[in-house]
Amino acid sequence: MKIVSAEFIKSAYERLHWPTEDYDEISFLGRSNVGKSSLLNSLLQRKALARTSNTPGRTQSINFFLVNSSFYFVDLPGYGYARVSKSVRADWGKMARDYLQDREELVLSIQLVDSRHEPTQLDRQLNEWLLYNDKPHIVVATKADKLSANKLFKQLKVIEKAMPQSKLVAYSAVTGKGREGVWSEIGTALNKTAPY
Ligand SMILES: Nc1nc2c(ncn2[C@@H]2O[C@H](COP(=O)(O)OP(=O)(O)O)[C@@H](O)[C@H]2O)c(=O)[nH]1
Ligand SMILES: [Mg+2]
Repeated sequence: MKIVSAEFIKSAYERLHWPTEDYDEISFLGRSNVGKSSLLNSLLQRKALARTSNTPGRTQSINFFLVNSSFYFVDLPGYGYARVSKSVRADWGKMARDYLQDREELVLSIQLVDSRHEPTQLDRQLNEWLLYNDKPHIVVATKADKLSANKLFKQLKVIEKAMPQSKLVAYSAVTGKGREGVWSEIGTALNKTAPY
């Protein structure tokens, strides 16, 4: 897909803030520091549209980015960050769950896991929730450049075993590996509802 425009529109802290134009939405979710902002920037070929940082757990809002004036990328807050307070964690759960559960514009969720590690219990729970609730989704294994080809192959097997029913794409925001594969999944999800 050719990216003509990509702009940050807003951060939502409650349902009232969600956009109302009925554009299709692609959501991104995964634990803090997994590479979510980097994936967004890499897909959109923008250096710092979504902020990347080494300080996990900072983004507690749902962030909406309008792409090609026709659909949204939706950056959900990272989960599983131990140092945030209990009330912040509860807010995350509610905000993200409400969004994933109720958002009719959502056509595809992209769940990120770190290619170097076995999926965590939270990763598995989220994946099971997506499957159980029939949410169209793919799993993206991030930071693939940090592993040798051989090690990456092995790790992808580990992830596939933990999430056998989900399509898996390996990604590197550094080399751009997986970019076409992820865009192809996004294109398919968007084309199911509208031609772009
Ligand atoms: N080598 C490498 N580092 C990455 C990649 N993706 C993210 N990172 C690094 O991992 C850290 C967290 O990334 P970020 O995108 O902020 O994660 P987020 O918290 O999920 O949004 C940053 O230091 C990134 O530079 C990748 O594909 N390859
Ligand atoms: Mg981020």
